[in-house]
Amino acid sequence: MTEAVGIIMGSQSDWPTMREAAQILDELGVPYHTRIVSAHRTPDRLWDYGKSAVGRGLRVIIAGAGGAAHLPGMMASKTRVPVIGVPIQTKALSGVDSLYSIVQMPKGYPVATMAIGAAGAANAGLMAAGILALNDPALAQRLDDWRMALSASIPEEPADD
Ligand code: RP5
Repeated sequence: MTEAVGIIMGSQSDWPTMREAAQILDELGVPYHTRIVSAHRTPDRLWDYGKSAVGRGLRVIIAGAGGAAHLPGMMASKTRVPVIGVPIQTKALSGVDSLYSIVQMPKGYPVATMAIGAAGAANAGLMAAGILALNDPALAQRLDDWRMALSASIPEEPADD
């Protein structure tokens, strides 16, 4: 048995973005692990991770990658554990390359694709928590509280700088 959520990313350079997902899971008390798994540079690691995901008790995989972002899709092809894809913002094409690489999966192997960058990574954490909350009333309550706190933090009127 391992943590229910795995946060994987193609490179160390993805961590500043993917940390947003980890922070959300920390706030909600959801255990997770983090791994660098590159579709291109460490394909055997990708294969092993995907092959063992169900057996290890993983329930959601959050996968971030940039550019030719094949990690989320390849992971989805290797395991039926739901994969949430996070397109990393890139310098050359602003992450549109990442988004298109992740979102256009062929029928049969879905990746739940988030927005480009930090907001997408944070939402991936929230999506993972929402999935786990379906069978975890205590987590469901924490998620409801988190959402209410966010709503309560939004002022009704704009303020001058
Ligand atoms: C992808 O290539 C990674 O997900 C990363 O976003 C991108 C660039 O990687 P580095 O060259 O910074 O290691 O595989």
